[in-house]
Amino acid sequence: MQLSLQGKTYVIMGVANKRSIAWGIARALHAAGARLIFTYAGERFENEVKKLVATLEDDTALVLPCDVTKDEEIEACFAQIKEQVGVIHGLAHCIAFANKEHLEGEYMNVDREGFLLAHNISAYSLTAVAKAAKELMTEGGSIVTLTYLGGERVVQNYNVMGVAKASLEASVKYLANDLGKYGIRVNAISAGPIRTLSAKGVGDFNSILKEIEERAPLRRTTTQEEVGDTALFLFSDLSRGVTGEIIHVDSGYHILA
Ligand code: NDP
Ligand code: N5H
Repeated sequence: MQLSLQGKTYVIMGVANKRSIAWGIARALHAAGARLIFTYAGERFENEVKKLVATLEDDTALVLPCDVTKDEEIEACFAQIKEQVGVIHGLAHCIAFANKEHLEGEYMNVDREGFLLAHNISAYSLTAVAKAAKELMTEGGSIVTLTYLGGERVVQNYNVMGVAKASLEASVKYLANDLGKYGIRVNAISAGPIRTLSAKGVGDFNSILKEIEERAPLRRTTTQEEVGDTALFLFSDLSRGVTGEIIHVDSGYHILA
């Protein structure tokens, strides 16, 4: 069984710049011969995504707006994909957001609005886009989202995002159960800390990375390429028996006490 994705089409949601985990996934799928479609939220990142797409060998990829807080934008985005491409075979959901002030100090200081915002963008959005994507996955498919250890355990400062990731991980399982009968698999990759735009401004990110280099079984931090290659596996037929799973790509850090 080969890891070629020739003739297959995948939607990549959440490229902000070249450091984005979504871009690591895009590069892995592109190298395997897949056709890609990109979505972005804010206009501020439209040009960045288009610039990155231009660096690909096949630079004809569709680039569409899709702010996941807006039902009408999700609807319009997938309607356009249906019209221009027809069938898709997978979707990478690489989207999360919480207010910066809720990513430090005590978890319980989050207010209702901040709680709902984090859950809306980081958890509910997977269900919303899975439902839209299902209509285009008429040949079966694979949906992959990204989570972090802070959804399973208390990790300092992750706070409301940890609670949202717990919801996201439960959503993976319920969606896997709903969509399995259509030949659609749903899985998450729990990535170790990677320096991206989202991670910017996180106080002490250096010491988080240092602890991983010192203590993780593989004694090194996680790279975008490592996450990209596991996503490639999850999008390929090699993983055809895997659904509802959370795969840790974190140098083994999650097994430590
Ligand atoms: P990036 O900052 O590169 O990506 C975050 C993305 O979220 C951006 O592309 C942003 O889109 C998108 N986003 C935010 N709000 C919305 C919205 N309303 N609608 C659509 N998209 C939105 O960071 P990462 O690559 O690190 O993050 C990708 C995923 O990986 C997240 O789910 C994150 O929690 C997860 N993760 C990250 C880890 C890390 O250490 N970096 C570790 C484990 C998991 P736009 O730029 O267009 O606003
Ligand atoms: C334990 C940690 C460190 C503390 C928590 C970090 C949480 C990060 C996740 C969210 C997604 C970051 C976030 O929402 C940042 C925004 O408030 C501000 N940034 C932005 O608006 C930028 C411009 C845009 C592009 O960002 C987004 N998201 O839209 C966790 C770390 C060790 C690991 C980590 C960084 C995990 C993760 O989930 O990303």
